Amino acid sequence: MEQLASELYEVEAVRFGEFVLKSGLVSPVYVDLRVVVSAPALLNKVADLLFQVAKNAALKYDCVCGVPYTALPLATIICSNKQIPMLIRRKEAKDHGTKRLVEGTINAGETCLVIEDVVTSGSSVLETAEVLRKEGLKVTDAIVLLDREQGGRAMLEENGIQLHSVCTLSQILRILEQQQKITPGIVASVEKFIQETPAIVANVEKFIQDNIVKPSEQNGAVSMKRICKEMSFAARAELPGTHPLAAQLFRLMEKKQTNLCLSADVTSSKELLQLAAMLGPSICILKTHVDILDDFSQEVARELRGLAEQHEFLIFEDRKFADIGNTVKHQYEGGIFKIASWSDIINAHAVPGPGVIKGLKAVGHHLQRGCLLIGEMSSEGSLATGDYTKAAVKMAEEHSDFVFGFISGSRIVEKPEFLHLTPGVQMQTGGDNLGQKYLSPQDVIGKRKSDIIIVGRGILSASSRLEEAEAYRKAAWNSYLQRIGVNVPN
Ligand code: 5BU
Repeated sequence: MEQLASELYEVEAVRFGEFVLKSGLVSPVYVDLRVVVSAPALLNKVADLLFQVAKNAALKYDCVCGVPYTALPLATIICSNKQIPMLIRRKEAKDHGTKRLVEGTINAGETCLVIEDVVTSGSSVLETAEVLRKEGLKVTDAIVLLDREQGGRAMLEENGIQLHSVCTLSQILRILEQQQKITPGIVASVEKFIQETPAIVANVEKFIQDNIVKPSEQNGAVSMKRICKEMSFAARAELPGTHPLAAQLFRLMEKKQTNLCLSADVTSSKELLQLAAMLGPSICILKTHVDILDDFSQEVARELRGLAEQHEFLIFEDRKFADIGNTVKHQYEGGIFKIASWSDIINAHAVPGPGVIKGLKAVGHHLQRGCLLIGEMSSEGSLATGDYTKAAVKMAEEHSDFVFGFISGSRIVEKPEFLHLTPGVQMQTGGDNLGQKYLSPQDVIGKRKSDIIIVGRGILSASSRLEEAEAYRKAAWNSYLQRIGVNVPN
């Protein structure tokens, strides 16, 4: 094991430093076993170690399939040396001829052992196993060289696959530390990263590679083919059609692990700034009603912006513009509030028609601002339903260079570039005596598939606002993780 660790380090299959992952996260470690094909002795050794793991676990299998592509040469070496029949999984079905997804002789009912180089979330192994299972094969075990210990083992077990690994990332770390190849500081930072970063990072990278950007020619035009069961926020940030402000929001949500928007409905600027300073780390957006402040000044707006930068949240003035284009343009840019100068996000009713968006865009577009359209409201008897909601969606789609999402009770459009924010959220469901209706965070994010919960009095009336905000953040974030299929830590 000591020798394996040092050889992997020598060929730079395991590297330490600062690596920007596609999700935007900075990882202190990078594992890429593709380089091993250029070191034949090591390649043979890795194949042998994989075989020994299967042997030690007394696994019974009839054939072997490597997860494409890095594990293909490993599977080939094992099968060739040990005279075991091999199967090759295609990543894409051939568009001519047989359209087979698996090459080789398939004997339904036989057991196939899956081989992989690195397991993070387990999704690659599962994907290959599912293709094999569809062909009538049994898949009960997978062997892997390196388990990154980020949820893959548990996920595979839930899907009936036992994972057997030659080594784990923490074992490699400890050995390299003993060999004085890396410092205790590096070990600590990688261990912290492993613990804190959910398997989602790997999901995201894989999703981006496999599903998102696959331009295909259709009637001469390039269209983006997407397989969109459920994408993570980080993956949605990378879509070509995502508005830059939405991309920034998706990334900071993933980084801070929060899909909580605080509705800071207080009447004093001091309290507003205190709230922003205290709850800033827990939220992705701070929503204001600046016209209920007794003592608004541009200085307050400046301080709020400073806190937004410090704690990485966006500011959303819930102004609900609803007039003709020319009027909203002035309301947004000027007056006492000068909303456009400090608020990243604003919202608008669809009722005036597209002119309201055009007026707002004339002010906000060059400032890199963005707008949410009100598709539905949380209040009892709201008229924003049915065809009205559909018309709002259409209007947003036609102005997606400025409108990047909706205020709505649930997901109202399946395009992952758009965000959905839902107000009327409390742990205690029900309502107030002025028509507000409340749903739970789990309901809103899990069942109704919205993205962000907007919470005001649920947090503001608690004895510890910080504790309550954290409880809302965790509830909404865990519901999101569950929705996209990531195991939620207890
Ligand atoms: P609450 O204290 O969590 O009920 O506050 C909800 C906030 O969201 C409040 O500022 C409302 O103005 C805002 N809101 C809403 O409640 N329902 C809607 O449909 C829209 C905004 Br749009």
